[in-house]
Amino acid sequence: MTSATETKGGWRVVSASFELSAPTLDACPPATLPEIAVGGRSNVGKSSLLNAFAGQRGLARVSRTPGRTRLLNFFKITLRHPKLGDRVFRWVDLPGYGFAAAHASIRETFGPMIEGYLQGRGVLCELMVLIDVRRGAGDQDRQLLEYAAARQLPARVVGTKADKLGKAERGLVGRELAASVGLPQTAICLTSASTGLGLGDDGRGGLARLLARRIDDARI
Ligand SMILES: Nc1nc2c(ncn2[C@@H]2O[C@H](COP(=O)(O)OP(=O)(O)OP(=O)(O)O)[C@@H](O)[C@H]2O)c(=O)[nH]1
Ligand SMILES: [Mg+2]
Repeated sequence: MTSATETKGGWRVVSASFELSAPTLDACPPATLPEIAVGGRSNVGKSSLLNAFAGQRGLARVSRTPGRTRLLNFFKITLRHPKLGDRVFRWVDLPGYGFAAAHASIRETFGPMIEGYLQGRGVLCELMVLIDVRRGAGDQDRQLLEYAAARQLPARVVGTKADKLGKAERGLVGRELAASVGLPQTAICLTSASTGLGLGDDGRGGLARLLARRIDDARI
């Protein structure tokens, strides 16, 4: 069991702010900080995850109309640990893919935008692909993960909306998700923006600790 004191003693977000939205690689902020890119199909809960992770409701826009985020959105986040100090990084919200509502020509600009960013960004140290635990992985999720593997970019699958699963179901779904995308179970993390499940540093590998570790490993 993780006690409240242990949780308090781990990594936590102490500041988070929106920086800018970029339509192309050229318009991105200067490559001065490590970056974590966050992709996933539209409506998977990307904005909600960021808001819950950062503990700020209005940081990223949450919409019921899929596909509202159509640019690369940069957020600057500081993680703090009482003994290990601060880690500052950028959380990059990628445009959601796979929504039917947008016009095809708009949709077609997404691929190049995401690819251009993933290919050309030297400070990128991880790609998180968000997958709704009840829907499972789709073709575009797999394509994105294959793309990361080909680029030797570390990837993590974050299962979202895990509050919709029973406790007993979570282990099974985590294993199934790992198998369906060909990643080890250690690369899977189940989260809920509604309950905060899996987001903090709970002493066993919540998202805050996992990201801090990745940033340290990347040495950017
Ligand atoms: N139950 C539950 N609902 C969630 C969770 N996270 C997001 N949602 C809901 O899912 C819907 C989409 O959430 P968003 O965060 O806007 O999704 P998004 O991936 O940012 O969507 P786009 O920016 O349009 O691509 C909203 O209605 C959220 O309230 C969660 O952890 N649990
Ligand atoms: Mg969004």
